[in-house]
Amino acid sequence: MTTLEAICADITTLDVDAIVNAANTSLMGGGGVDGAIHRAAGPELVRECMTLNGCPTGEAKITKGYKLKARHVIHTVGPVWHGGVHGEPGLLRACYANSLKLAAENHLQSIAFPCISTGVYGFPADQAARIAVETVQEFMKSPGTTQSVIFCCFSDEDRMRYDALLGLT
Ligand code: AR6
Repeated sequence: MTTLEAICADITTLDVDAIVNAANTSLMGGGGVDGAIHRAAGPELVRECMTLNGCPTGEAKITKGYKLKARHVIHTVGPVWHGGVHGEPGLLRACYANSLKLAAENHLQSIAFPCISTGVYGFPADQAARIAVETVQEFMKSPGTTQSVIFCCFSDEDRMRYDALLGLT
């Protein structure tokens, strides 16, 4: 049984095997959800991140969760929106797919995603949500994948967008 749902919450509060961080290529922390995750996890998180040599856009790396309820953090780097003609959709798809791949390789059963790239990186929210849902649904068809995926929205508007795509409205 696999479950896929959208909620509206602060991702740092979730009790899941992994939360996904919308990081930047340095993995040294930043604003938005990245800042919130580093604050909640404590300074040991950035210490582990320093050993990872950054992360290219579209790829993903895993660390422990430290003071978070989540056991792990999967750091992925979304594309900066430059009009959509510089491979942004494919890179965003890669963020979701590579995060899920890493979760499966580490035998993680539950994972929560924020709305990657839709804050300061400027990716249009509707298109980003469609890519997120399509990529996750496709991935969950394969055997041995993560059982529970949460789209952790930070506004009711985003949650309603995901509910509509998931056929829940
Ligand atoms: N829980 C869940 N979602 C959140 C939270 C939270 N605590 N805080 C913000 N969001 P953004 P990006 C939502 O800007 O666009 C950082 O500085 C937010 O409302 O955090 O991928 C990094 O270091 C939005 O829907 O990430 C990078 O430099 C979504 O998370 C850059 O920002 C993503 O917004 C990455 O930009």
